[in-house]
Amino acid sequence: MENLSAKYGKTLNLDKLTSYCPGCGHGVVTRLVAEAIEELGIMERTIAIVGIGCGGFSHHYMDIDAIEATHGRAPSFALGYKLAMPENIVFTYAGDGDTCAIGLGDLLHAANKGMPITTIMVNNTVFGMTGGQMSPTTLVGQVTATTAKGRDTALQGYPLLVPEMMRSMEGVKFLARESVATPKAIRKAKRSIRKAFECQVRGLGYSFVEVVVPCPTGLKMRVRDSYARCANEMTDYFKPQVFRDETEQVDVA
Ligand SMILES: Cc1ncc(C[n+]2csc(CCOP(=O)(O)OP(=O)(O)O)c2C)c(N)n1
Ligand code: SF4
Repeated sequence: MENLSAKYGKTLNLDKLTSYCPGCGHGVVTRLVAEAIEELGIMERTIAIVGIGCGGFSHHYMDIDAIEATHGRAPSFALGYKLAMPENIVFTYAGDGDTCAIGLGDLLHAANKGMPITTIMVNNTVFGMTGGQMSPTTLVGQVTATTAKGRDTALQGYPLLVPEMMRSMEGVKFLARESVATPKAIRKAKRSIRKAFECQVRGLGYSFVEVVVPCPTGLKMRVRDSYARCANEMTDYFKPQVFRDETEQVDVA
């Protein structure tokens, strides 16, 4: 079969249907990442380190090299890869469960090292792949497969605000939270993802983008309702913003 991606020089793999559920935010984020890589002309020297979860399939849809890391360890794999191949561009791509539950320690130490690697954390407030269990970013009161009466702060604490945790780290040079709730939000997310890669291309330091997305299946919601939730409850708590942008030498913090 003709390879359409190669024919048109596209990073996004045009020959494959994704395994993402209809309406899944991963589809949008995967596309934005592929577009950023393509626009920066770094396709030949970029490698994805994916975590475990639905985002672990993201590299199937991009014509770039990839490593599937063990659960939560993608940032550590990325550091090792960058030390060995500093001229290459390395990014991690995973959900909130992988990135900030089992992977929180690896994530924060990688960020604090300040090495030029990039992390994309796709936050849908649940463990999507395994059936919608509570994750560290599950909202207060949110019913999940493991919080039948809703997340209770007395028992499960508060939803983690990951970029806010990284604000004090000097080696973090681009830090943002975006969403895919609306077309305007998607355009902003695209800009931040591109800047995160640019930050690494220029060797400035660590870059991180959280993208708030719907998981209609894990939330047991219709696609339309899951996007409304993303535009309202989710982004009311996880406020989209650029916290720091040293690609412009501007500290917004
Ligand atoms: C060591 C280990 N523990 C647990 C699991 C089961 N598991 C697979 S994916 C996953 C979480 C996925 O959630 P998230 O990272 O939020 O990604 P999503 O599927 O929502 O995109 C878990 C707990 C595993 N594969 N390995
Ligand atoms: S379970 Fe959720 S995160 Fe996984 S593919 Fe389906 S909608 Fe996306």
